[in-house]
Amino acid sequence: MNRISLTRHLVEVHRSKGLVPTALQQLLETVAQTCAQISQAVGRGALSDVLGEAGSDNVQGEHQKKLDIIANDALLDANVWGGSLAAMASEEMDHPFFIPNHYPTGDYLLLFDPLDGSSNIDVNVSIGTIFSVLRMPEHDQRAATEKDFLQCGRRQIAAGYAVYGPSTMLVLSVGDGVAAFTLERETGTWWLTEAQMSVPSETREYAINASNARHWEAPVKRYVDELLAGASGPRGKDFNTRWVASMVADVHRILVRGGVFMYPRDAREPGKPGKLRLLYEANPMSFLIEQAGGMATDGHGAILDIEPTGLHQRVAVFLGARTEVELVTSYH
Ligand code: P6P
Repeated sequence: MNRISLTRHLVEVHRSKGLVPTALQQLLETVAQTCAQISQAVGRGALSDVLGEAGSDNVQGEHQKKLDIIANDALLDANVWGGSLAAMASEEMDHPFFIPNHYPTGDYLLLFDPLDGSSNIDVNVSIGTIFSVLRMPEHDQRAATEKDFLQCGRRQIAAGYAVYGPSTMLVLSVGDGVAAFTLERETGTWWLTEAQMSVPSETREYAINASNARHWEAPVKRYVDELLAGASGPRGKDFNTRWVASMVADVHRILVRGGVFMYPRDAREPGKPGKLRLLYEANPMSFLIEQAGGMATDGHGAILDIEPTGLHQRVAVFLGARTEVELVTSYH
């Protein structure tokens, strides 16, 4: 079988489109290799002492799981020496990690949620790693600052995720569509298993945490009530729902078979525009969804056009099937 590895895919995309210069290829391969290592750690579960809480909280005030920290440290250790990066930012770190002077630095900025959905770890449900690549705003060699990360999602150079499920998959875009790779554990090779993922514009499947319904704003209530009304309601068809409570798993399902994912702002914390983080959750996922022909808004405008003001700022998320995201956005 003429199988294409991640390495060959990146080389051939650069050859045909010029989108993956050597430094970016090295960065993406290093992230992919680290995700394979994280997959191995996650897969051992209770056989290693990696489950449960770490006894610390992150900047979000969330109890960190041991695997959150293991994944975060693995990504830092693997990427610190390569010379592609100026700095890294993570959900698990209050401030960016700037590449120390004794290592070479490069133009790229790497952002990640090292283990998204970690509330699912202890119950053996799919979780994942989300990553985003930006470039330093100017090309001069000045030292990076936290402000350099505050770029709108449209400026992403690349984005992707690994999903640690029954199989371990890597889904990646460098700006020319979305490709999916499956990890061959025996050799540690990522093999191209889907060259061009696409999100159908129509769907019958939606994902939202319905237990928050009483806290939703009116446009979301109206939209979901119409889905619930089914064939006899204004939509004229029945819908199905899925909620894994692991964004990577929910978004992966949408990229594979369609659907719409929503995490709206709600009245529980009116000061927060939503639960999900813009820079290392919503932006990379929105980049992938748009590259796959879908749509992603915060209820008012494209997520990728939002000018960030803070490293860990949150945002409401409506992403997936274009017709559905257009409709729920129009209700806002
Ligand atoms: P809830 C996981 O903690 C996460 O950040 C996303 O992966 C997921 O979509 C969401 O939160 C789940 O939130 O409120 O349903 O537990």
